Amino acid sequence: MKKINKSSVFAIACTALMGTFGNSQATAATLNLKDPILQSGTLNGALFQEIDPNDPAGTGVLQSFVRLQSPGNNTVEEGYNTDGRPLEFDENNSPQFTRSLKLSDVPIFTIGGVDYRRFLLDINEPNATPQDQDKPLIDLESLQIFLGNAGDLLNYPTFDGNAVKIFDLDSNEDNVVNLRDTNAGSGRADLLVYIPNSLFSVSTNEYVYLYSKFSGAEGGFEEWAVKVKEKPDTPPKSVPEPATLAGLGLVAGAMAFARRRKSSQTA
Ligand SMILES: [Ca+2]
Ligand SMILES: [Ca+2]
Ligand SMILES: [Ca+2]
Ligand SMILES: [Ca+2]
Repeated sequence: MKKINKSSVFAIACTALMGTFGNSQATAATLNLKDPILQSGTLNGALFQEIDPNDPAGTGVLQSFVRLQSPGNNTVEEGYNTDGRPLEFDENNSPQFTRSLKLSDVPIFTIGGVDYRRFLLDINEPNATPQDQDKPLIDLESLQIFLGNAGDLLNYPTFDGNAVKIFDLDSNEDNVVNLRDTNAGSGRADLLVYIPNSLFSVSTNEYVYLYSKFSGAEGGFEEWAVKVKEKPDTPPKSVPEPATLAGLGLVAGAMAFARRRKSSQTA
C-alpha cells in the first residue's frame, strides 16, 4: 500500500474542508479546478487532485482502459470501458484503448488514514487562442463506477443486471468538476481521482466499469488509466546493480592508476 506525502495530505485535507463548507448551500455543487489557485478538492466523497506539470507522477505511457472522443463538432462525449462490442457511445473501438479492468489492477493509496482506489485522467484539449481562452477547459459532468460480474458487459446503465453501481458523482445532486488540460496534449495524466476503497466492498464482482461524461470537449481524446508504463530506459535484469558496477569501476581504476605510477617510477 502506498503512502502519500504529508504535504499533499494536508493540501487535500484543507481543500476537503473548504469544499465541504463551500458546497453545503449549493443545490448543484461545482468543484473548480480550472483556475491555477485550487489544485485539489472533494466532491461527493471523491478526491480530485490536479497533477502539477513539474510533478513526475503521470509521466510515461498511460495504459488507458477507456478512451473517449467527441464526434465531429459535438463538444459532449461519454462512454465506459468494456471488452464488449459494439460500443455504445464515444469510446475508441480498439481493444488496446477500451477494455475490461479488474479491481485487483486498481492501486490503493492511503490518504489521512483512509484507503482510496486511484484513477488517472489524461485530458487532451486544444491550446487557448486569442479568440477563445477557454479551449483548454473541459467539464467532468458525470462519473459513475460499477462492479460487474464479467469483462464484456454492455447496456449501460443496467448492464442487464450484471453490475452494481458503487459510486456516482451525482448521487446527491447534479455535481460537476471544472478542469483544465494542465499537461498539454496527450500521454501525460492531468488529474488523479481517488474513490474511497470501502465503496468497492459492497460486491464481490471483480470487473470495474467506469462511465464518464464531459462537456466542453474538443480536440483530441480523453482517456482513463490506472497505470503508467515507465519509459523503456531501465537496464535489463542481467546487468549488475549500479552500486556493484561503481565498485568494480573504482577498483579497476585504482589498480590501473597504481600500475601506471609503478611503471613511471621504474622508468
Ligand atoms: Ca493532458
Ligand atoms: Ca474545451
Ligand atoms: Ca453532473
Ligand atoms: Ca478532448
